[in-house]
Amino acid sequence: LSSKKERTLALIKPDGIAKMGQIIDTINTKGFLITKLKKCQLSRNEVFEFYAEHQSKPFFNNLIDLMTSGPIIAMEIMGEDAVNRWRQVLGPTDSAVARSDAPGSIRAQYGTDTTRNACHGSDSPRAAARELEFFFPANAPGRQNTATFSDCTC
Ligand code: DGI
Repeated sequence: LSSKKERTLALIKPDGIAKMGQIIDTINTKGFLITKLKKCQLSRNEVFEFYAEHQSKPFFNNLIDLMTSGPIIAMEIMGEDAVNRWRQVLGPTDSAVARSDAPGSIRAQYGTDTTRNACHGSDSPRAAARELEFFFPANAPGRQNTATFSDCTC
């Protein structure tokens, strides 16, 4: 039996914050371990950097407006095949498609449309490494404490 323990970035977007309790429950019941967590609010420049590959897309302004509209929660989560499995738990990007094709998914339950879809998940191990470094830089001051939730800002 092959074991593929991975880490990925799970992000609760501003429109998902009201449901953060349910979303964190789902992360736990689906068998992921939350190994880092922090609440923060992104600037426009930070959204440009985080979503760099989408800068030229027609929906980018909507995405910036959403992502800067309030606090977000960033988590490093771990588990078997975590990158793919977390994206499965999220469901399709468009919340309406999620409701028809993946009714139990997070986006089906807590998303609104294609922009406001409650959560983000890295789409590959390579993206996960970049995105985790974005939110939890290895060389940030105060990173010596490696206990779970050591990055919590509250
Ligand atoms: O990985 P996903 O979040 O499922 O999707 P993605 O990486 O292709 O796009 C990142 C975000 O950009 C997505 O969560 C919402 C937004 N987005 C993507 N495609 C569309 C979109 N927003 C709108 N309005 N329309 C789109 O086609």
